[in-house]
Amino acid sequence: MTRRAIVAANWKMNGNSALVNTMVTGLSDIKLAENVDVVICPSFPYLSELKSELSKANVATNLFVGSQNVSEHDSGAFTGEVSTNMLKELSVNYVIVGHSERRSLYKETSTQVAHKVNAALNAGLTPILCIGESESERATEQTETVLASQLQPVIDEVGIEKFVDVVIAYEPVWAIGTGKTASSEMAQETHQFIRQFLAQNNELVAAKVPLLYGGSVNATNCEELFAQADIDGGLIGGASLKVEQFSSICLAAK
Ligand code: G2H
Repeated sequence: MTRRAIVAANWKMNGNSALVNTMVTGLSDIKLAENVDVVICPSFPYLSELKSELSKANVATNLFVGSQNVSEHDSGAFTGEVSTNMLKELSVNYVIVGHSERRSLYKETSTQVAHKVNAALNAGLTPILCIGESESERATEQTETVLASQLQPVIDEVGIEKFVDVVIAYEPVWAIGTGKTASSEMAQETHQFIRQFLAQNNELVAAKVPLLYGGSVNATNCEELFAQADIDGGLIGGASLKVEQFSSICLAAK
């Protein structure tokens, strides 16, 4: 099964107009492999500018815009929230859902995350569904139980068939922004578990879902991670803010 590779940049609450500009210029200078899609996810205020810079620049067509979050509601009295329709109006293609920082800092539950995935799919946005265990959960051998508990509510809500339009990012919480990365063997083992878990529901669908690794990916460790059988790319935080590093990571994906 050949899946497209995806490298997604999660700028988190970093970046500015200048970074939008330098990133678009930097990415215009590299030739991405045909099988690779690159998604840049800045904060909401920069989505429109990024989209317009990308369309003006002479960049590959496999460069996409994503947001870092979305509301599960269509509209209404939800101060500070952004709906799927608003993102669609900005021609956003992807949305990160359930990042561990949303789960831990803003108390998003797996049920709420499932509602968000559903809302994104209904609007034609591709959700990048983030899952991952904490350090203590891994230490106490609960990794698989935790990942299953994060995936099952989404499967229950949207149905396994819809996962052909979902990207999953496995991000061990202990590796996020810490400089600690899961070894490529450990990451592969966990990705394989995720794919097998999906396959219990539907083998054909499981074979199609791109599984990204996230957590302190950089230009040095990306090649080995991306070479693993069940790792189809990465969700990149800190290293996605540096044009040269991010370009090297994009070029390492095949
Ligand atoms: C994990 C990742 C991007 P970083 O959150 O989502 O961030 O690469 O900085 O660990």
